[in-house]
Amino acid sequence: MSHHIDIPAPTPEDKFSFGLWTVGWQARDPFGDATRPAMDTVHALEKLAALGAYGVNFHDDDVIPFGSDEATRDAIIRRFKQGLADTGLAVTTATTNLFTHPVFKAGAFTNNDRDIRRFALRKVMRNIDLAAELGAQVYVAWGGREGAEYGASQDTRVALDRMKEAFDLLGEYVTEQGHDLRFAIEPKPNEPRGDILLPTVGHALAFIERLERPELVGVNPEIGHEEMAGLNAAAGYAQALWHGKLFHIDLNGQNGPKYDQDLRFGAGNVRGAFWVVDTLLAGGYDGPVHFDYKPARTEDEEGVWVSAEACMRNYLVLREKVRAFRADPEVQEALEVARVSELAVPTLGGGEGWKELLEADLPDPEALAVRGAGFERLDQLALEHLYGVR
Ligand code: GLT
Ligand code: MN
Ligand code: MN
Repeated sequence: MSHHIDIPAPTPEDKFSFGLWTVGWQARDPFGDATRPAMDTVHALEKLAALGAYGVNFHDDDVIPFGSDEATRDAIIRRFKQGLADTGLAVTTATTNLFTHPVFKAGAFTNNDRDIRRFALRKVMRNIDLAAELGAQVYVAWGGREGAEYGASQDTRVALDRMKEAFDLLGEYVTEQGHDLRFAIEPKPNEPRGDILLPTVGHALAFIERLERPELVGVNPEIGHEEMAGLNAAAGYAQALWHGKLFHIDLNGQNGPKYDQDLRFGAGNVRGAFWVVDTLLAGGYDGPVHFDYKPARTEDEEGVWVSAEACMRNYLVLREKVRAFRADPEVQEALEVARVSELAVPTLGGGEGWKELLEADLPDPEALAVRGAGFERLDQLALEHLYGVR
C-alpha cells in the first residue's frame, strides 16, 4: 500500500540556511566562464526569506569585495544589515575567503611564506568581529588551499604546527574580544589542492584535541566531502556528535568519489542522505540546517531558486521518511530481532571486571555463530520507506 505524504512548506522554525556563495555562484568552472551574472546580496536575502529560509552565512568577500576601502566597506555593511533587518533573516555562521585571491595559491594558515600567514590571520580576525556583530555563533574554517601537490613542497608535520598556531591564536582572539563564537573546521580530502590538510572528519577531530582551547573548536562536515573520500557521511556526522563536536553541517549531494559536485541536497547519493537525516534527528542536532551546494552551471536565475527550494524540500521529504521509518511497528520489531538496542547494554555487568569475565560461563561460540543478524530485512524496510511504497 502506498500513501501520499504531505510535505509542509519550509518555515524559519526548520532553521534552513544558505551560504550567499551558493545561490550567488556565477558558475565559473575550470573549463568555462560564468554562466550567470553576479547576484546582489540583498536580492539573495529577499529571495531566500521568501522561500522560507531562516538564515544565511557568507565569506567576507561574498559581501565586501576583496580590497574595498574603509568607506566602501562601511557602506556595504550598512546596506547588508538593512537587508537582514528587512527580511528577518539571521546570520547563522560566517567564514573567511582564504582561497580565491592569488595570494593564497599555496595556502593561508599553512603557507610556507610567513608574510602570507600573517595576512591570512588578520583577514580572519577582521571578519570575526563582523560575524560577532551580526550575531553569528559559529565561524566556519574551510582550509581548501591548505595542502600540497608534491611530497617535498611542504612538511605536513610542520604545517600542522602552523595550523595549530592559527587556531590557538583565533581562540585567544575570540576569548579576549569577548565574542560568543566557536569555530567549525570543514574537512575536505582534495580540490582545489591535490591533498588538503585535515582531509576528513576523523583527522579534524584528532587535531582539535591538540589545541589550547579544544572546547572552542568543532567540525562542519559536508556530505559530499566525506563521500569524495569514499566515506560514509552519516557515520562521520555520528562520530562528530559522539564527540560533542557537531557545531555545524553542510548538506549537499555527491555521486561517489569524483570531483566535488556540490549537488543540491537530496540529489546524488539519496540513500546516504536518508541516513544523514536519520543521524541528525537521532543525535538531537539542533543547529542550522545549512545547504552548501552549487546550482548547476546550466541554470539561469530561475533554476537557482528552483534548486534552493529543492534543498529544503528534499530535507523535509527525508525528515518525513525517516520519522515514518522509525515509527513503523514492523521496523521496531525488525530492530528488536537485529538486537540493535542490545548494543546499548555495557559488555560487562555491574561489578564485573576482567577477572569475572575470564571466569564467566559463556555460550558456545558455535551456537552463537548460527544466529542470523536480521539486517537485510531491516534495511529493506528502510529502502521501502525511501522508495515510497510503505
Ligand atoms: C567553498 C567550499 C565549501 C565551504 C565554503 C566555506 S566555501 O565553496 O567548497 O565547501 O563550505 O568556506
Ligand atoms: Mn563541496
Ligand atoms: Mn562546504
